[in-house]
Amino acid sequence: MNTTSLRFGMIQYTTATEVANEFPSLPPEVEEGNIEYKLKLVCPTESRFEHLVTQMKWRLKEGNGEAIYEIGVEDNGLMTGLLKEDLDASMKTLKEMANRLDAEIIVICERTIENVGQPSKFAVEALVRKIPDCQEFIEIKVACLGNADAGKSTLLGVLCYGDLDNGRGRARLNVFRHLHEIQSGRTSSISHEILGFDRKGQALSCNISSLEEICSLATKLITFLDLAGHHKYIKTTIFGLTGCSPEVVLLVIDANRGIVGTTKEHLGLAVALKIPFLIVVNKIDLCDQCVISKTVNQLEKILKSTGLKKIPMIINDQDDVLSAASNFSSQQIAPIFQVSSVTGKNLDLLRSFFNVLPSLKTRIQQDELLQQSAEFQIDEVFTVLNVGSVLAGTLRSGTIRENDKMIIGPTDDGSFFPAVVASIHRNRSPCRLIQAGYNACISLADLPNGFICRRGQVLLEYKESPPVTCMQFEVDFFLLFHNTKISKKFQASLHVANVVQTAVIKRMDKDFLLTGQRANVLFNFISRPEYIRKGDRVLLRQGQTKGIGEIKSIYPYIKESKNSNSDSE
Ligand SMILES: Nc1nc2c(ncn2[C@@H]2O[C@H](COP(=O)(O)OP(=O)(O)OP(=O)(O)O)[C@@H](O)[C@H]2O)c(=O)[nH]1
Ligand SMILES: [Mg+2]
Repeated sequence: MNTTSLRFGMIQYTTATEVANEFPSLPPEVEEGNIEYKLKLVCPTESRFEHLVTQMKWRLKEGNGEAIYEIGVEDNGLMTGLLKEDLDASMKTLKEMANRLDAEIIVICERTIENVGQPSKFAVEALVRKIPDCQEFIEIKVACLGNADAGKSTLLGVLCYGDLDNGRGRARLNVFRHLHEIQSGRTSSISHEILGFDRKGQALSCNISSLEEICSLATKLITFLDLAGHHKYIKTTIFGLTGCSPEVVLLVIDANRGIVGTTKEHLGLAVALKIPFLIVVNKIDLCDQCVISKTVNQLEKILKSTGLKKIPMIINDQDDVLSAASNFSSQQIAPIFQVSSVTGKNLDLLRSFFNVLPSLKTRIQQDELLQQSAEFQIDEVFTVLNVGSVLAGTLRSGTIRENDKMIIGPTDDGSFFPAVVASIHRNRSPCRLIQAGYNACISLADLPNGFICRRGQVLLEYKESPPVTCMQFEVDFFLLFHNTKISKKFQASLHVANVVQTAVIKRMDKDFLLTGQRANVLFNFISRPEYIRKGDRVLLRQGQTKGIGEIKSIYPYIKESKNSNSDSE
């Protein structure tokens, strides 16, 4: 039997090549989750069909709108396969089940299982996708990280626009936002790119369809954040990670240069923020197999190290893609793709991975966020002619509709002001409603004269009582790196969600902290109060110094007694 076996923690995943001599097998079916095995679905009775539909509905709910059906596979994972006519009948039933739920079927892989002296049998892996009723499409936000010149912007240009690169910077032109980026070839800001998949799982190219068309045709949308690789822009890159709340990190490495520059630092950020990541070894057209293997080996060593403890998984075919996508949320594996944006090699596998990657937020988590009151984090503020200030950001919880009454702040003295939502744009198209997790642009009406919107503020559901802001807050803090030791009065840049401000250590439950040590630390913002929440993750950075933590408590800021508050020590 020609199979490869990979062990991810307790589960064994056995992938079959197209032609095998014995029955290959998958790990046994799990009751929870969005993967269902069905040996056959030939002419079910009416009541059995109803049961199958209910089961599919449940699997879709588990996968937040996506489920994987393995046809021709027994519950114990044995891929017995089906004769062609039984497979056709089973696929017909599967489609009827999906139709009942208004879902789509996308065949990901068909396998031939050959047993000597017997007729060929077949097994099919199908993705069932149903957009939840309250959404237009299933969306996953992916941040692109990696050293300068690794080819991040180019890769996103090729993935989203479809045309290959010429090796001299052609594909990245679609992704750049500023003239100076085009001139220098270097990303310095955060740009958003989208890769849509239609009902059949086909990628929609931004070159062929307009953004509006993509958003109306797509059943799944991958929103990429192109971040800067150069160390000079590290603050903006960290802001992209903490403020824009991506669910996945895509780390790009130049196959020729290996793990150099900011690569390790970027990987460290993804790990510190607990964002699952995949790795793309790019530019494989530029070097021979020996050099590629050297880079991959170097990478595997880092991934397996005690700090990360990941299982590297080289992606060579569609089987590996499915295996990686379905195990990705466990955060135990690190898929490694080897691609070229110039020849296009293996880009189909990468696209396919994004097509089948399930949303990492469970339905329950998403429902909880929707129940909470609206909180829109402002990441950027633009001025648009005849519209005024437009706020770009992420809706962290709740929903926002046009004409909703909100409050915006805090100002430098911690105040909030009422405003009304005048218009909402999502993916550069107007929309009436946005929900938790969406990126959007909002314009406001009825703002008081002279009110200046800034990044780091929030737009909250209207409340009579003013929201709590703070200058001082306690953090369960872990020092990732410092040359010597840090103690009271140490100042550094702190990132908390969309807030970036210098803070000083007012108090610690230790005299000093060395690399790798943890303490309870009281921080004090130095300029103004901010709206931050208990439980938020904090990232500290100052030169080489880095730390991470979680806010344990906040000390409400009291406007009139600014001095006494900050001197409350
Ligand atoms: N030969 C070859 N060249 C590539 C490939 N991918 C990118 N390049 C080239 O590499 C150069 C750098 O690519 P960028 O996409 O700007 O790199 P980046 O990672 O976005 O760099 P920063 O924005 O500075 O972080 C460009 O000239 C690309 O044409 C590839 O797969 N093969
Ligand atoms: Mg770039």
